[in-house]
Amino acid sequence: MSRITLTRYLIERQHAGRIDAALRLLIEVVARACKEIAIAVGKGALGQVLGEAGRENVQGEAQKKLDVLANEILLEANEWGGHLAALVSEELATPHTIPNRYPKGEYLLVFDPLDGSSNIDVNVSVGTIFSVLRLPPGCSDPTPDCFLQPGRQQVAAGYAVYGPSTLLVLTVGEGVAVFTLDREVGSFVLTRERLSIPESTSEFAINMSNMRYWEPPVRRYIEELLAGKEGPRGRDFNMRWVASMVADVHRILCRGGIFLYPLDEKTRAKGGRLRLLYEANPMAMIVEQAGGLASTGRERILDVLPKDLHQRVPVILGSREEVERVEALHRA
Ligand code: AFP
Repeated sequence: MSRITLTRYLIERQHAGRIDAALRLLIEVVARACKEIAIAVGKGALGQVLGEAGRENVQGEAQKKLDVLANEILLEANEWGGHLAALVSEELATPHTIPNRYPKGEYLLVFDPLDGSSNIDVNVSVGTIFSVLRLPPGCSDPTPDCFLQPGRQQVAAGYAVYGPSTLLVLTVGEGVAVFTLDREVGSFVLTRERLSIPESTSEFAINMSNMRYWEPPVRRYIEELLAGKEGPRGRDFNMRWVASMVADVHRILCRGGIFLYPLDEKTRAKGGRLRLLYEANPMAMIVEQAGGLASTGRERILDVLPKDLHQRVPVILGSREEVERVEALHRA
C-alpha cells in the first residue's frame, strides 16, 4: 500500500472540501512543532531538558523545563503563517496574540503543550493536546471571550503521544486517523484510519487514591467493577492508570476502556481536575468521532459552555456502554 503522509491526507481533505487551505496549514504547522517536541523529549537527560523550570504556570503548577520548551515551540511555530488570530495555552494566563508584523487568520488554536509532564522525569509517555476553533464574527481583536465556545464548535482536534513511537491522532470531523512518525524520513505516515472504540470493555482508568473523595455515583460504579464476576457486572475488570491523559485515552481509543477523572471533594472548588478547553474538549471530540462518549457525568462535555479559559470539568469518556452506565448512576 502506498504510504499516505499527513500532507497527502490533508490535501485530499482540502480537495474534498472538508477543510480549507488555512486549516491544512495550521494542522501541518502543529504537526511539525510536535516533531520538534518529540526530538526534545526523546533526548531526555542528554538534552539538559529534564527537571523543573523553577517557576509556576497560571494553574499554580510547577513548570517542567519541557513544559516551557514545548510551549515556546508551539507559539513560535504558529505566529507567522497567517492562519491564526490568537492562541491559548495551558501555560499562559491570557491569549497569545499574533504579532502585528505577521498576517492574522480566521482560526483559534488552544493547546496543552506537554500533558502528563509530571511523568517526564521518569520516562513515561507524555503528549501534546490541541483544539481548533473558528474566530467568531466580531472578534477581530481576539479577547478571552472569543475562545469561550462549546466544544461542539471545534473544527479539528488532536494529540501527539511521545511514547515508544511518536503518534499524531487527528480528527477534522470525519472520523479519527492515526499517523506514526517515520523518524528516518521525518514525516507522519497514516497507520490507522477511522478508529472505532469498542462499545463494551472490561478495563477502567481512574486514580484510585481519590476513592474516599468521590461522589456516590462514581463510588458505586467503581465498586461494581471491583466486585467482578461475583458482582452485578458478572465479569472481572482490569485497571490501568498512566496519569498521562494522552496515554490513557490513546489506549482506550485502540482497545476500549473507560477513563474517569470525576469531580471529587478535593477538586470540587475548582470544578474538577482536567481543563475543559485544551484537555476535555479535544479528547471528547476525538472519542465521539471514534464512536465513544464523553461526559461530565451529568452532561455531554462538548455541550459545556465555557466560562473561563482555564475552566476545569469532570471527565468520564470512552466505551459507550460504560459511560452510559456512569451517567445513569448520576441520574438515579
Ligand atoms: P500533569 O500534566 O501535571 O502531569 O497532569 C497530567 C493530568 O493533567 C492528566 O494528563 C492526567 O490524566 C492527570 O493529570 C493525572 O492526575 P493525577 O496525577 O491526579 O493522577
